Amino acid sequence: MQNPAARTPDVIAAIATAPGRGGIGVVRVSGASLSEFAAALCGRVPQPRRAMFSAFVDAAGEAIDEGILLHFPAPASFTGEDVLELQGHGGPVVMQMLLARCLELGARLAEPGEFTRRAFLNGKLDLAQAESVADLIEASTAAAARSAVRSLSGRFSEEIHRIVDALIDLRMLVEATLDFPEEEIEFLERARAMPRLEEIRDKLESVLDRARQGALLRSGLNVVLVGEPNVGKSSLLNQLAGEDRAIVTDIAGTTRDALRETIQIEGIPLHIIDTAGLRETADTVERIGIERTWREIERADVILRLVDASAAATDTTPEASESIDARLPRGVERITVVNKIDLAGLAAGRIEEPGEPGGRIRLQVSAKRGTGIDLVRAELLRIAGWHAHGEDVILARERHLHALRAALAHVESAAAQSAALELFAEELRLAQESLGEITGEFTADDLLGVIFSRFCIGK
Ligand SMILES: Nc1nc2c(ncn2[C@@H]2O[C@H](COP(=O)(O)OP(=O)(O)OP(=O)(O)O)[C@@H](O)[C@H]2O)c(=O)[nH]1
Ligand SMILES: [Mg+2]
Repeated sequence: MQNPAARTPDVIAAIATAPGRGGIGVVRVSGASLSEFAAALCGRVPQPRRAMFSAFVDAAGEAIDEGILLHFPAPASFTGEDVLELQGHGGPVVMQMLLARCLELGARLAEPGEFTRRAFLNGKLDLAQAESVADLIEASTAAAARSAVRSLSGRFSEEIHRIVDALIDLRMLVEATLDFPEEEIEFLERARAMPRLEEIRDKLESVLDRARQGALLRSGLNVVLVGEPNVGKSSLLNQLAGEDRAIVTDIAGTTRDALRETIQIEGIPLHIIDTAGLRETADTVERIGIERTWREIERADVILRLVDASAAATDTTPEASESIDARLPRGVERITVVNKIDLAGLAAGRIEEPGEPGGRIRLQVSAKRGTGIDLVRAELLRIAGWHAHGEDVILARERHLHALRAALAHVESAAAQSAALELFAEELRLAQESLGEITGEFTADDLLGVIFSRFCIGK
């Protein structure tokens, strides 16, 4: 006996709209053939792609809700299968009842991202496009949303395909010459293999650069405010956030727990983390807070090290201050923010100290008065490496960056192998394979599982 479920994918259903109350709520269903399913739910088979007003009925024929039914027969649907959309009233109870009715009719609850996964498996979207569906839903800034929608429309994938095509052309040329070793070098010259490889490398570098910017747009930077008690960390957080988020008092040790506030500078999300001031203390709660400060420091992309310009106001010693500096991680960008310049009679400004390794930056500000805060913003943007790419930013994921870097490394090894044609060809093949991971041509099943499990249910 043949099991029909082995051939035809099962029917999946989920509430596609956000939980809670809303004017409209949508239950989405996808499966091999849904005409009968629709008829059982509405009493008649809906016309394809026509909005049909109908009651949605239970097994006894009683109305659960009424609304619009849409039927998208395969293959012209989001998933490439038959899709039904039930647009009912957006109350949590009525949506659950509608969903329960769909399950009763033989559907099972969709897993997170399963609709999009089916769209990918049915060739409706490639992997980069499928990921951009989730990125669009999760976009935290308008710039990120615009970038996600560009990827969804396939622009990122097209760029990757163009580079892959160029690689394939070059591979065909090279592999054709492999059989005639004596002509190798001359052939490569005639075919302009090296200039073509250069072009491929330039394109890859450009995509990687824009993808790096996009990764930043997607996840932002962790900026941790660090310093002794009372230097003005919470005051600076409030200035950057533009509102009173953290408690500010003149009592040293006011902030106990790390406080995280996401702000935007030119559309880039920056997670500003205010922490407990660092000092020796016998207070148990404060000590736990200080341990948390060090944990935040470990995860920092940027450290803003605050010091008090007036010094007199803090009860710290130069030795204590040095021991904090010595414990800050080396590889992380660090800016010294000299605060309370109003008390010290200093002007706002940016001072570069070329003597120290890497050239330390000092910014002179007054967090209380709001002087010099623009300098802090500009410095954070500089560290983020943000340069205006306008509309060309690619909302990349770490996975994409990894694949692009691998492809670039193979193209560069190919350039170094021009005398050994077989190795040259092999590096080109590996570069192509790395790029294929982005669009999903070479992707392991378990990776697909990881990618789609991070989607919300109903997408
Ligand atoms: N005059 C002056 N006072 C400031 C400035 N910035 C902060 N202060 C004052 O310094 C005191 C401590 O400020 P906070 O922002 O609470 O300092 P903190 O670093 O968060 O302190 P803890 O949470 O205890 O670690 C408050 O009385 C602030 O009003 C400044 O630029 N000028
Ligand atoms: Mg504080």
